[in-house]
Amino acid sequence: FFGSRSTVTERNPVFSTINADDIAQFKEILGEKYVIQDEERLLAANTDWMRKYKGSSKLLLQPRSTAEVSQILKYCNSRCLAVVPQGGNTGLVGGSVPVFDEVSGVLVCEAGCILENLVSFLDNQGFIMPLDLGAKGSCQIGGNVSTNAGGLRFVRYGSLHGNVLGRRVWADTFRDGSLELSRIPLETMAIVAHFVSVSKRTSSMSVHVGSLEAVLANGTVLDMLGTLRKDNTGYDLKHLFIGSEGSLGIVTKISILAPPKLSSVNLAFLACKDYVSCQNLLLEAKRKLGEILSAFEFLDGNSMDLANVLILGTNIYVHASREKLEAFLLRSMEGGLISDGVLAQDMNQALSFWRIREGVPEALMKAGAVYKYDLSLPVEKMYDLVEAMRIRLGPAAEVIGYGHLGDGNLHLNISLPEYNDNVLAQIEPFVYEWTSKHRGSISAEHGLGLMKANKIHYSRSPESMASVTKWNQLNREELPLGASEEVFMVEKKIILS
Ligand code: FAD
Ligand code: 2HG
Ligand code: ZN
Repeated sequence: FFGSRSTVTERNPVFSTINADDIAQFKEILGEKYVIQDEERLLAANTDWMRKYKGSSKLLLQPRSTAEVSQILKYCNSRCLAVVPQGGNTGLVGGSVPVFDEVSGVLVCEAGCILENLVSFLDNQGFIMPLDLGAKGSCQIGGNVSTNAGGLRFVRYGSLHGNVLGRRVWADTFRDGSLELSRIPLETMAIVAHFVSVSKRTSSMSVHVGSLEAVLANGTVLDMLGTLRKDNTGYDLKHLFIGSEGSLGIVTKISILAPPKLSSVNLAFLACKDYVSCQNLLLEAKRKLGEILSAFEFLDGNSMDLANVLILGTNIYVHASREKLEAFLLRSMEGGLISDGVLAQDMNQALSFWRIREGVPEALMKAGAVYKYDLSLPVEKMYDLVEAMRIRLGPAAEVIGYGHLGDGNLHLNISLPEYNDNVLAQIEPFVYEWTSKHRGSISAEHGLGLMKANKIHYSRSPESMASVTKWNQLNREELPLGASEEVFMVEKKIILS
């Protein structure tokens, strides 16, 4: 283990260990090249992004088709070998060719597609990927679906489950109004608000994971790739796979309905004097801007400090220039909700604003050890937890609060020079109890993983847990997924312990 003792998990003795016959079998299915035993590559695969969890898997498999995934799982099932599906990270798999239907706006792609490649692919075709997140350069759509990743566009496009079907997009919100803006003081709360304006109204727009294909542990291929909008012939199985973190099978193909590209995008980086103003600004933005609001992120002063000092080196706001501003921003400034801010002048400036926001996790990594909590909380309570944690931990730790304010999703991060089990004992179970008391969720968008697998009771009722357990028992014969012995973040790969 790299982190602290809390990251240690015993290997489940139910599973067999790999032998030479197994390896020979995998080579026959995949070809020698795609059966990896090289220590360096295994080390990378056995290490998570934060370098906090370390697995000890002995084999890395790189299937290139659904059929190969199916054969591998069938074999592993017969031998009771533990399997961990992986997405994300370095581009070793490749060959994930996106297929796209311009009329319906449906993107069909393989699970190994890197999110950023899909974003640019769609952009070139005049469409938008409804999902965007800081890890886009390395995470894969199969991993995104399996974690039900939220990200930066959630406030507008909703979850991958597609619960925003039929939202309307409306136009022409940004017209006149100009305002002089200067640099944003670092000590204040900052908000990145991403306003989208479109030139013409679109009557309706649905965004959802259309469907998917997955391979169960016994090798059965479940083809749920239909493109029908309506189909009530029983359970909607695809939803079970969205957010199931590899526990039900390996997602191999996905189809996503992509909305048409917007004619213009405006990004404002705003400063509020305190959290209450952030909250009120969000309320106003939702009220006054409605569906043209495509992101509403927030970073507290500590996050800003961290991102600027360690990543950018300079404060980019010094160079912010005058811009046209929308009436909404003017009103909010007059009303005292915004104390300062800049509206991006061009795409480059907008990207540099986003880099600050998206750079926070990396800045935290560079700062040393970090305890991360990804919480759903009522917006009005959210920042109370950050403050309570600061009081609780004192100056020994840097407590940082940022996240997707528009979705009520707080990223509480506690940064320390090194991992410290005494500090951890101050944080947990306090953070989970606090969240539970306020009827929040201990995982808003990142999933449970190893970290929170045994913390689920803080967010789920005993009845709901019992029904999942029962369901698992009933399906043990067919779905004996032994996965999740380790947590990784690499490519479309399969790791065997
Ligand atoms: P991995 O990390 O490889 O896997 C994640 C889980 O999914 C594992 O349990 C794995 O077993 C399983 N899995 C992977 N692929 C498959 C598959 N094909 N079939 C079945 N199971 C599979 N998350 C958010 O929700 N919102 C954010 O804004 C966000 N920002 C991030 C920013 C940074 C800098 C980083 C490092 C992470 C961020 N994340 C965010 C977390 C992470 O990127 C997402 O959860 C992402 O969706 C994981 O994708 P991946 O391909 O890297 O999956
Ligand atoms: C983000 O929104 C990610 O930047 C990562 O979900 C959050 O590092 C975190 O706590
Ligand atoms: Zn996030």
